[in-house]
Amino acid sequence: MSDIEERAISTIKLLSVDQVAKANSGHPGAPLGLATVAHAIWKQMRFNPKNPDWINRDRFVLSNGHAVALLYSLLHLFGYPLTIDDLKNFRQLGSKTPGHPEAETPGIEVTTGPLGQGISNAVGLAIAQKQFAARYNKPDFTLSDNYTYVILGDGCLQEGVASEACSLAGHLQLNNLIAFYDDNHITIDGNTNVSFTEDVNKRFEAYGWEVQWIKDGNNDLNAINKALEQAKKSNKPTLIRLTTIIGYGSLQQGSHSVHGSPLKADDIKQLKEKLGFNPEENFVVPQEVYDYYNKETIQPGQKLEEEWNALFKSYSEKYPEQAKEITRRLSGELPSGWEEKLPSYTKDDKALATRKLSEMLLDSIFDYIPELIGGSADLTGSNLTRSKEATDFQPDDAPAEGNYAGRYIRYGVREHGMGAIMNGISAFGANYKAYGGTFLNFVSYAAGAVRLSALSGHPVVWVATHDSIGLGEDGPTHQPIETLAHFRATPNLKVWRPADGNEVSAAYKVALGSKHTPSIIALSRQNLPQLEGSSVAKAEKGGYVVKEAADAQVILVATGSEVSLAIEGAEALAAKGVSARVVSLPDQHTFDQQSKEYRLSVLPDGIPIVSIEVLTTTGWAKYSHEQFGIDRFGASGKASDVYKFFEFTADGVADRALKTIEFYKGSKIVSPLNKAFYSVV
Ligand SMILES: Cc1ncc(C[n+]2csc(CCOP(=O)(O)OP(=O)(O)O)c2C)c(N)n1
Ligand SMILES: *[C@@H]1O[C@H](CO)[C@@H](O)[C@H](O)[C@H]1NC(C)=O
Ligand SMILES: CC(=O)N[C@H]1CO[C@H](CO)[C@@H](O)[C@@H]1O
Ligand SMILES: CC(=O)N[C@H]1CO[C@H](CO)[C@@H](O)[C@@H]1O
Ligand SMILES: [Mg+2]
Repeated sequence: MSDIEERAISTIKLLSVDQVAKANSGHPGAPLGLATVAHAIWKQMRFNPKNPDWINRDRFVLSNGHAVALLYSLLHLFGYPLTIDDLKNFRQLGSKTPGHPEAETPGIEVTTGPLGQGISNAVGLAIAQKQFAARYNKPDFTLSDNYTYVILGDGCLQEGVASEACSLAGHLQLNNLIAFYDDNHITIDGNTNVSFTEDVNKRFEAYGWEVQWIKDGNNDLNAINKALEQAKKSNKPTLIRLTTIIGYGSLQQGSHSVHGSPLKADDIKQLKEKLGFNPEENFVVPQEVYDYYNKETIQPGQKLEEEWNALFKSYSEKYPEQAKEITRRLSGELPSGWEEKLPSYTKDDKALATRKLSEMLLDSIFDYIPELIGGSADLTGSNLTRSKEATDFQPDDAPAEGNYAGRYIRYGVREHGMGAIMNGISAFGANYKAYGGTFLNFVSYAAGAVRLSALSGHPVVWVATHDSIGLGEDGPTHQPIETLAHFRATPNLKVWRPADGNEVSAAYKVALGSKHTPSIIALSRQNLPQLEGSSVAKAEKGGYVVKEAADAQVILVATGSEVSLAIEGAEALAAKGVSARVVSLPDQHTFDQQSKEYRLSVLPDGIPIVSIEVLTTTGWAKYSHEQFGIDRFGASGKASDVYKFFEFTADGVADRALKTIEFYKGSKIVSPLNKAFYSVV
């Protein structure tokens, strides 16, 4: 190791330790153990810190996000806009250096911290890169050829989501993925020997990865460099197991006490002395370290981007159509006129399951939107997510048909992995719009990834079929009850439950048009009629009056399959001389964004409101005075029988409406939307 490299590595260590010490909070152990490998990876990575979005950059994911101080040190030293003052503000309110990596920070590819997600996102990044290269590279033009690098720890490897994603990465032969496993034998509870004694190498070999093992990950820079070179030549994804000592150089090294508590003052002092730094000074970066990274990495990276720009210019002359498509995609705009491809319906069109309507819609837009990349967690046939024209995304020599230019991913029965991979595909850029199908009930399996889609703003789409007791015979194990309430409570997440074809089109229109908001589109297994009062324009407001009534005495607000039922209920009421308005509310999140005036025009003061949905009533008090729902698990049987059993029939609806009118007679009725104050959004 040269003197300057040693100096640079020491600088990374001490900047990380100083951040944690100043904040008196954070994780110094992993950064001390990983500084050497981080230096080795970053030194040879291709990126331009002045343009963090350059599409052919190498990507880096810190899957063990608690080691974030390490990442901030790297971003600062490698020329990203993070100043020493930003590092001094580590973990402070409003700083650019929050407690775990957040994707808004330039140079941070994906938000990490929930263990196992980052490595799984990296699989998505690698998939997107392969697909992009297969679509646009030409024999004489290599527009895309980059790598995705990952550092992950014991925790990431213990999480199931990582196993799902890494198993798929092996099958897909993603040789552009290079991961370093921080094998330090420590997690929070102490030695990994209390719970984690499997042979990780053998596991990854079995997944189809190439595995290397470096025994002295703290010092053997030469071995790390060689391992990187070998990994780049592999035709498989590579896991480099790096045996390290957590908190290397600290008095606490090798112990779990250095995982998540700041080093004590005397410990920092001895560490700085040992590394040849002045123990009285903090946040020190020797000028020669800045100069070194500038010369070795920053300057070459800028030059590479310039060369790439020139390459793209000549590509544009030779392949104008493809170049136009790339330019449009990089601008983040969908092909103009794509919305016109969305089908619309009238009441005379035949009744269909919304999952079927969703399939027809995907079929009509799939070829028009090349950045659409679909897939399913082994429910393609049930979920109807695969466009007829689609090619599977598979390596050239896979035992199944397909190629890397394909846009349909066979995720296997791996919902959580699918969610995290979709986030990675979305994070790649180039306007990738990932959608994935499964039963609504099993989106809950992926809740960890869904939450991160919402938090970090990946506009992925869940095609979530079999959305209620309406799925019938499969019974309560498959019938969602609490699912929508959970996801509706998640900030920045749209949860559509369309009632007919026009509402399906509205859901996709908003979902695919969203730049930073993910969507779950809950779709029925059973056929639903095309509604007379629906339209794409009305439904894209999230809620609207689908059936008006003069001098309404009650409002029935419903979603999905219960909208037509509410209309039948209103007709039953009309036969009794009672006037009822019916409101369809396919997405509360979108509805909440409309003006208060509009929302109150749909759900006004003065009329009692009953919500009708064959799911939990939790959450509906926000929009209704009374709730007709199912606050227990469902039941196995024919869908029509199950609906009757829970009294979701026209008469059942009419009965609740009459009780509500009676109950509120003579009282002052204020719309639930009219409130003394509103919570922070
Ligand atoms: C999904 C999830 N569960 C739990 C945690 C809390 N947590 C943070 S770090 C950690 C231990 C991780 O051990 P390891 O990856 O080996 O990191 P090291 O201690 O070696 O730095 C845990 C349990 C988390 N961040 N995410
Ligand atoms: C497990 O780790 C602890 C702490 O390092 C050590 O004391 C113990 O001997 C280990 N147990 C075995 C069986 O290796
Ligand atoms: C996996 C991959 O894309 N590898 C390429 C990365 O870039 C180098 C240099 O441009 C190529 O030689 C690799 O084939
Ligand atoms: C096309 C289609 O509807 N296929 C299947 C949908 O899922 C159910 C149950 O999961 C199957 O019975 C259908 O054949
Ligand atoms: Mg560990």
